Amino acid sequence: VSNDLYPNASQPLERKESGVPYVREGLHVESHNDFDPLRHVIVGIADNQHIPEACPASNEKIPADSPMRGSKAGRRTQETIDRANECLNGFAKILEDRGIIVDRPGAVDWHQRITTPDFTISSGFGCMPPRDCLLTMGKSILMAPMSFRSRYFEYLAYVDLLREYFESDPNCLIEQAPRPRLADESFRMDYVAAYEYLSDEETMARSLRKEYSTNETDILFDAADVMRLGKDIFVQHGLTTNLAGIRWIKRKYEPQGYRIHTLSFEDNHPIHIDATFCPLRPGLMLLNPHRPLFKGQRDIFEKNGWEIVEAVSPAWDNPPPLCYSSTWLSMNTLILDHKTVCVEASEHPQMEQFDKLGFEVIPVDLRDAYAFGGGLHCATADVWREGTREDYFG
Ligand code: DAV
Repeated sequence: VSNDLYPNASQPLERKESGVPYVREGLHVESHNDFDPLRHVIVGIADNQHIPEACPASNEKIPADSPMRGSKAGRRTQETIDRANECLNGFAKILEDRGIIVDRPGAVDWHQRITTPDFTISSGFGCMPPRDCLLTMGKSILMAPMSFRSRYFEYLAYVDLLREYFESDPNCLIEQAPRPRLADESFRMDYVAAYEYLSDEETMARSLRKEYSTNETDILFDAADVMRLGKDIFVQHGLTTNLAGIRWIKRKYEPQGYRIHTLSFEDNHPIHIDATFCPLRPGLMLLNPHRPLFKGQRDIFEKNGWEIVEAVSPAWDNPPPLCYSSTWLSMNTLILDHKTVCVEASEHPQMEQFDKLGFEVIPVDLRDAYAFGGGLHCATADVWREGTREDYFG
């Protein structure tokens, strides 16, 4: 794959001698939450990113009147790619200047049509955002199944990097969740077809009944639907994660001493938990005021002395053009330690709220990368945070 198209990709192949991946001394893989001191992180890249044709799962997320509904399928413009990379590279530099190790995904030719025996789609998506694909659970990193057809092969962007982690840290385990089929049978195609005509009230009513375009044929989850708080793991049931996915996470991790909880929010497009309910430090959660938790689901937090504060309104009335996410990327931040947080630089009300909550706020210019797959939390994936697996809810 041409380096011109992937100026920011990591180049692990060049580091190989006689076929054996380079071993990085001192590399450590471990993370148990989103707030302990960050030491090593992956930051996404916008290189060669595409807007794929809509697929059954992505349809439900993209507003019916959005130009992203198929007509714009193709490579994003070089101008927007360059600007997004400027933001992502600036973010990486801010982290590196604070002594945090930053890796970037590898190059994959997303331009090619993706065809499996079950489906075909115009292209892949890209390597932004890594958070959706990689789930760091203690000393292991799991590649999630992914529920958009365009993202089926996204794990390929991380294979070389993860192999390097595996060789460098003798305790690190690299794992892959069951691969889904994403055939038409994997989706409620009648819902997908009806979606264009449903009002917000109707999509909300459907969501409250916990009916989404995915059905239970495949085991489905995106890593960004999983929120880690030490021994307790909270998983959002929604567009990208089905009940079979949550059962799989339970069966996989409960024998390792984790407790898995399902969370649901009053949200007509519940996708990824990280602009909805975000841990800020031990004992403190940030909740999206437009997406209340289902009845009874606050209890475990409140009974254990956790405070849930509502996020202030985003600075913007609309997301940037060709963006899959909502304006609530304002609360999608990267916590560097219990007192330090990176917030998007134009999200002034959110920065002020963090300031009042006692955080040092680092503004990061990232809005022009939002369209590539999200905010600061989306744009990153944990490799190492200090700290151990605590029991916050025992
Ligand atoms: O509010 O559109 C975005 C989450 C992206 N990981 C939203 C959810």
